[in-house]
Amino acid sequence: MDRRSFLKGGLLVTTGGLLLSRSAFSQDILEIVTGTTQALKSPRYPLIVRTSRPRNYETPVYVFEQFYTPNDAFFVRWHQPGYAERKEDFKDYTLKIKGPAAKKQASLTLDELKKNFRTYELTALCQCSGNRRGLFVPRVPGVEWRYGAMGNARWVGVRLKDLLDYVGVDPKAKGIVVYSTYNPPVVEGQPRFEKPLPLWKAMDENVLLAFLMNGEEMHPENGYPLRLVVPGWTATYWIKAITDIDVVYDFPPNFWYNTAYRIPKGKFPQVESWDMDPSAPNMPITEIMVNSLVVKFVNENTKKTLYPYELDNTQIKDIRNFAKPGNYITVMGIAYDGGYGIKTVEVSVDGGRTWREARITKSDGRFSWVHWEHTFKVEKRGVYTVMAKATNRVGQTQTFELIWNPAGYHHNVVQSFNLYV
Ligand SMILES: Nc1nc2c(c(=O)[nH]1)N[C@H]1C(S)=C(S)[C@@H](COP(=O)(O)O)O[C@H]1N2
Ligand SMILES: [Mo]
Repeated sequence: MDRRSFLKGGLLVTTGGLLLSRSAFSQDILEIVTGTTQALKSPRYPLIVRTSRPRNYETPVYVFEQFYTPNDAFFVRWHQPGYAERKEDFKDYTLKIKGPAAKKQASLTLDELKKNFRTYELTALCQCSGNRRGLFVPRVPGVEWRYGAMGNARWVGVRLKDLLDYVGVDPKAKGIVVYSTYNPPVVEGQPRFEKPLPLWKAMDENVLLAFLMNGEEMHPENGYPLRLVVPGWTATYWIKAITDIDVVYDFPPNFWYNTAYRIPKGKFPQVESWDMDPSAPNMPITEIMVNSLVVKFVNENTKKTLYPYELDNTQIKDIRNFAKPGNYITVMGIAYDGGYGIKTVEVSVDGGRTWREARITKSDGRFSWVHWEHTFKVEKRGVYTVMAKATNRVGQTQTFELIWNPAGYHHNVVQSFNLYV
């Protein structure tokens, strides 16, 4: 294919992953993948294609130096091809709240929803359970994400709780099941992608049905016209283009939560866990694990900035020709957790022997990531092994050894970089 077309944004394609612009979405995608380029209109934010049918696109790490991930640069994850792609497809959109444990039924247009319910705004990180799955050793099946299956955004919407109160929920209900009829299975007999929430989580005041993302209508790829936002929990629950909320006494069997999106019991520290089936060895994934990511290095003397990732998000572990003895180096990154709040980010420049606390430079509520920075002086020639480690307010911290699990979830191993001076 003609790679020069991808250089328009001033970016160089170095290795691996195929890059394309956000404007190349929808019907043009197949042409891009097979190599024509006429669909490229705005190559400001190329995304990394992990799979093209269904679309699974990853955000390049350099984008994360922006506190809010721009909508055009936001990662995209679909389980099954076959979803509505254009806003016109949603002309007859309604949200339906129903089910055996709902006292009445409701069907609301977007306008009715906005007019009749109070709206709230919050910032929350949307992170795929399988972010960094591609780094698992031994390897596991699934989309081979590196570091960019996540984004931080401001969400505006109505509270799920207010809608549930509006229809009235039998207190004996177990919870809700949510899905989108705009994203049906393409092969007959395949299970619909649907997600359960226990009632206690569905009634959490932070769970929103969002219609704005960073102040704008969201792209159909990210859930237009309405998506569920479950702050602190992995994005698998954040159903896009949500059409149905079923209030249930029992969760109907479904592959996407009885089999997929499960973690082994007892292996991960978590507060909000959900033991759906006490006899099973595993349980549904819930909270995002505490984590951090180095985004860039700045040499304060030369003013040079280095993003230590290839454009397919492969980490560049060895950094050479960037610093000289006497230089001050700032390392900048992000840190986040499942909503308890980041307490400290510590940076080591000697391979983990000693740690210094980084400065938190920006935060926006407990469900948002934080930006942090740490400046150190490279005194003399040698290798400086730089690591960052986040700890949250309930004492959870990152691991040094991978907690391997068959689906490749919750990778939060401390990264390290060798800075050769
Ligand atoms: N309708 C629908 N919603 C969905 C999914 C899906 O396949 N279909 N995937 C979920 C998963 S696993 C993730 S990681 C997020 C991804 O959100 P994004 O595409 O906006 O980045 O959407 C969630 N919501
Ligand atoms: Mo996901």
